Amino acid sequence: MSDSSNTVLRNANLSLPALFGATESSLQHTLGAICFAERTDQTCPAADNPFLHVAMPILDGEPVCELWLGDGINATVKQGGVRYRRSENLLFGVIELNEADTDPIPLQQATESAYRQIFALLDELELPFVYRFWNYMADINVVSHGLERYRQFNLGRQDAFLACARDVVGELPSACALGTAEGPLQIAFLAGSTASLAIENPRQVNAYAYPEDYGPRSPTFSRASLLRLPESEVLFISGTASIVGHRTLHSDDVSGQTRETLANIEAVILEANRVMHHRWFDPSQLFYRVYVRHAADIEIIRNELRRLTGNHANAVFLQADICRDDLLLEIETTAFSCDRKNTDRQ
Ligand code: 3EB
Repeated sequence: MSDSSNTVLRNANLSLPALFGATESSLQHTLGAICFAERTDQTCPAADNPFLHVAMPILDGEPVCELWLGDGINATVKQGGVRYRRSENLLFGVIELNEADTDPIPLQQATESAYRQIFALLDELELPFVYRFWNYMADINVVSHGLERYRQFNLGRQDAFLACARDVVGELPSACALGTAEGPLQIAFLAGSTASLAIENPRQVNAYAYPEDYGPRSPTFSRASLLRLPESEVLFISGTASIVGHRTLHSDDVSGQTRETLANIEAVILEANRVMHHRWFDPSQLFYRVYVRHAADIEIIRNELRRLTGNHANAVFLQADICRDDLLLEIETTAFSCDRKNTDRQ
């Protein structure tokens, strides 16, 4: 086994039927997956695996699964509420928690519990550095207990970070947080043994420093996290929206929000490229996941995306609620480094 065998990380998109048809041996390089489909009641043959099945209507494209791939991966482990697969240096896990009606603020408590379980596991396994969180919850914009549910989530998340002695400013993982129509709180995460570097967006106030207008606790995430592996780098770009400073721009203008969102993604990639040396992140080589609030907006968003990326954009479009009620879309992507010498020409 070569030294780098446990330090390769890549992703791939697969249709849900293809994932369901996969055999255990064909999954030997799969750390885990996040799958999107309107209905999630089909049973996955390998139900124990850390595959998150998120119930979101697909507006354009096949039912899609984002697979995270690596080498030297061990069998699935279930520990408490977490299911995970790991190599020596990397771990992908998922947790799904129902909200308990008996709790004072059920989503807040479920979130705190989920994050505490994740951090306890990662500390125990000595893979403490989280690169990316994916968060999905029902009714994200609904107000209950006097507080929007996304803001309840932010309370529970930050409390868990604090309880587990983790930073709530500075070196934070990248993340996304989206709303589904129903279902449990679902969280996926990718973690490992080496620290990543938080990359922030100079056009935006860092999310952890948002003013209190957006809730009693700031969201705990960075705009992107840069993971340096021995032979490549991965840039996990958080869910990105039409926010400049801390304000939403283009409130009722979906093409304006699309343009602003892509400008934010480009700004984050530019920031990451400033700290890169022999390799870089090529903005024309991205696969986008586009969360769209109103299905009817998809044509405008798709056309704008095509126009702005010179038709290069590969994307999947999902219907989801976004965490501010004036945001009409959110886009996320992961960039993988490439050699500068091969791409300088463009
Ligand atoms: C924003 O920039 C838009 O709470 O984990 C994007 C990515 C957003 C992650 C999170 C929220 C989160 O504030 C919303």
